[in-house]
Amino acid sequence: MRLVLVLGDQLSPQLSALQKADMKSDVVVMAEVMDETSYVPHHPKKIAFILAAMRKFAAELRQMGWRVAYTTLDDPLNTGSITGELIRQADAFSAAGVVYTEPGEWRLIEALDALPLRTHCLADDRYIARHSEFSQWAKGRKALRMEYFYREMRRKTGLLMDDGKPVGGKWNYDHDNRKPAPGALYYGGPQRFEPDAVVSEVLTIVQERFGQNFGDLHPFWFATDRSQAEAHFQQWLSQGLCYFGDFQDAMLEDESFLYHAVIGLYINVGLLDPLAVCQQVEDAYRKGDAPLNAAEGFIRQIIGWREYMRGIYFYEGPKYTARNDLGHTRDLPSLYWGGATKMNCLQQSVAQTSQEAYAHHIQRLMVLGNFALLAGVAPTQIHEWFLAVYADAFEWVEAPNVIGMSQFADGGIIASKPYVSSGNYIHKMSNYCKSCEYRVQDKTGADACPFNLLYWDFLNRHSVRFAGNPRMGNIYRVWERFSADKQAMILSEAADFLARLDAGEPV
Ligand code: DLZ
Ligand code: SF4
Repeated sequence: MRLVLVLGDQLSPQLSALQKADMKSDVVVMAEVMDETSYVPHHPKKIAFILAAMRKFAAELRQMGWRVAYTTLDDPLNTGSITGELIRQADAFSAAGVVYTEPGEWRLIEALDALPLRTHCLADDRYIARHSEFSQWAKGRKALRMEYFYREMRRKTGLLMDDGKPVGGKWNYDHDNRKPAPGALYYGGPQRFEPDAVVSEVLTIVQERFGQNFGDLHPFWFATDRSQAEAHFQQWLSQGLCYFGDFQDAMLEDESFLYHAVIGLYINVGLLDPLAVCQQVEDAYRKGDAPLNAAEGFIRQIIGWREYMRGIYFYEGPKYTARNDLGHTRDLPSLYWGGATKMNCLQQSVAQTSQEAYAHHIQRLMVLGNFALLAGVAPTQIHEWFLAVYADAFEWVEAPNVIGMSQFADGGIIASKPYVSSGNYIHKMSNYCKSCEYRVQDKTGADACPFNLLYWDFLNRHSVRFAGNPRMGNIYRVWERFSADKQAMILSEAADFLARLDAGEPV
């Protein structure tokens, strides 16, 4: 007999390791272990979500007829690591070896590679692109742009394709996804699930062990099994999708979800299937229930961005997460952990992250990531923060998004220019500035929006690298037209602001 490892983000009955194994003789190993619950200080909601979903999946497997050796966090025999548990169970069952599906993190891939047991690692085929497909696409290209990879995935899946051509004549309707914040919402947000007995037990354990981590455990309302996740998705599909396209990039005060599907966490642990959700979104469009910009925008996130991020993570290898091409060294400001700040956009984004373990892509990229980049925060610190605080964050998807896309620390593998903006972008896409103590219109002075100061400071600091970038030439010409006095004032106020930020003042 062999052991069949199932990790906390591999909760899919179609998992390659389960397909390959023999239900009659093999034993599934699942383990709640301290190594995984604490490699970063995960948000308590994230830990509770994963442990509860693992317990329910183990029950599902048993019902299907599998033997499951499940280690709970409080088991006195728990060795604290995935490899430790495999060695312990291999001994207990006199197993001939271990079958597993490749994990989504180099740290675990390397640990499993080094196991003193006979192992058989299988590809994770819950994704649309294989590693080899991505490598073939990437090899020999000067730039690895998501858009071209996305087109390959559209062709491969046939999603939103008519006779080999993109539906509507265009591949990408991103320009129709940028309406600013709406006045009112027509969708009540994600479906919330009352904790059942399994979830309640997990909540008690998580409160005891991880109650001090950043983030609110209660109220806990995530779906924790396949049927709940499916119900959640169906509600959004019928009520949220039709508005999703227009307002994908908008941000509203005290509104954490707007028209977002909030399914990243469910897809990433295996409770929802990426291709199946895309097919249902396409069906809604074909039936006339959703506009093309909504369906295409959604499908692009899943088969475009998501697959492309995974491709980059595996193509670039384990050293990618340590990259720091801009040489940034500032410690992550305490405001990211809930410290006081007068910047309303940041205060709102951090507060909802604390409450929900969720923020949408523009809050992550253009508020939280943008500020860290402008301020010159060490990429590994902001990377570990993102990995810790979002329920959907696993390294294969989080690291390329943060190290590459958001922080430009990979020197431009993912982004053709850094995602930086002044307060103007946030003002256009949200209503945060209305109730902020800073004034978004002010470029200098005591009330000037810090994003305005830091924006020019960043461009000035990195002018050698970016002034020649064809996509940034115009903005450098604006900077050069400022008088020397004005430039000096902006730089001195920015330095002052950063000094107060470093001193832990509530800026
Ligand atoms: C994220 C996570 C957490 C918090 N806890 C566990 C756990 O106790 N047991 C487990 O098998 N997996 C857990 N995970 C998910 C793993 O960290 C994840 O499989 C790897 O990071 C690879 O993506
Ligand atoms: Fe954020 Fe500046 Fe707007 Fe305040 S004024 S909310 S700091 S962008």
